Amino acid sequence: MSEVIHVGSGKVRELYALDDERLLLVASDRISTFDVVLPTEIPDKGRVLTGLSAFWFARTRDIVPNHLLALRPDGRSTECRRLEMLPIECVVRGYLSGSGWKDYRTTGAVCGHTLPDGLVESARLPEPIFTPATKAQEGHDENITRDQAAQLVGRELFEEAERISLALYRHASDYASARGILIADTKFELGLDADGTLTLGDEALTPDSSRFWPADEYAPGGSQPSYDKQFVRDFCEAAGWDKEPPGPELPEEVVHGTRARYVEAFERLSGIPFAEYVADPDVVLA
Ligand code: PZK
Repeated sequence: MSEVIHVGSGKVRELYALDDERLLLVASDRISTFDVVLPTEIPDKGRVLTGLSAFWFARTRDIVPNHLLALRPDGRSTECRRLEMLPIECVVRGYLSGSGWKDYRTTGAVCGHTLPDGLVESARLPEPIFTPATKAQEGHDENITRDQAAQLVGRELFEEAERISLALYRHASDYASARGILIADTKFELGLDADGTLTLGDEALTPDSSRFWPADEYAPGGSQPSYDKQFVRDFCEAAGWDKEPPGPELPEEVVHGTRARYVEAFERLSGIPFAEYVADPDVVLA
């Protein structure tokens, strides 16, 4: 019998070593909001995120190779090629939100990109920008300048990571906006394979690694509702929770409404009924 070795935990995911070359990435149904993992799970959330990520991997192979080797029949586990991950988060922003909006408001720039004056919160940027960040072991990733990122990975790799990240974002955001979902920003994890080829890892273009906004409610000049987590946020605010752990248990209607939003995102983007994915995860790879 072979042992599976646990090699890492994310907030809502686990990573195991299968052998020297392969890892198993398992997405749970846990949900976090305001940086806290809640005690209540959203059924099928891990499957939706795994399926969406695999869908994008299959459709972006011409832009960049990725670590996906196989989907497991449970729909939430991915066998992937082990990479040597770059020590930076590759963030692309098409809209001004979160730390990008914060940095712009105080400095007029984000990660060394000077932006036009007069942009409002959630404004669409004239062009998507690459805004790398450090990988924090604990707490929040910190935005860094392009020069700092180039120092960390080397100029040549930095430029390739930037080009790939922008191409991935442009492809996915054009595709998603035509289907009613704005991808405000997104985070990619790139690494080198055994041949030294820059390769896309982790999960990609999911609502956990991106900000998804409903396109039909887009109204720049303030914060935007979250496509996936808005019911959870609204409930947490109304419950008067102080945002310190532990978070509140979610009532059944919030769980069901949130599950429906995840499934809706999967179906809108992939065009595949979620039940078909559950029956045979490989349908997203076709
Ligand atoms: C890797 N993480 C983050 C994600 C966790 C931790 N293909 C790869 N090769 C080498 N390392 C990684 C990957 C991937 N993906 C990813 N840390 C290492 C992470 C999910 C759960 F516990």
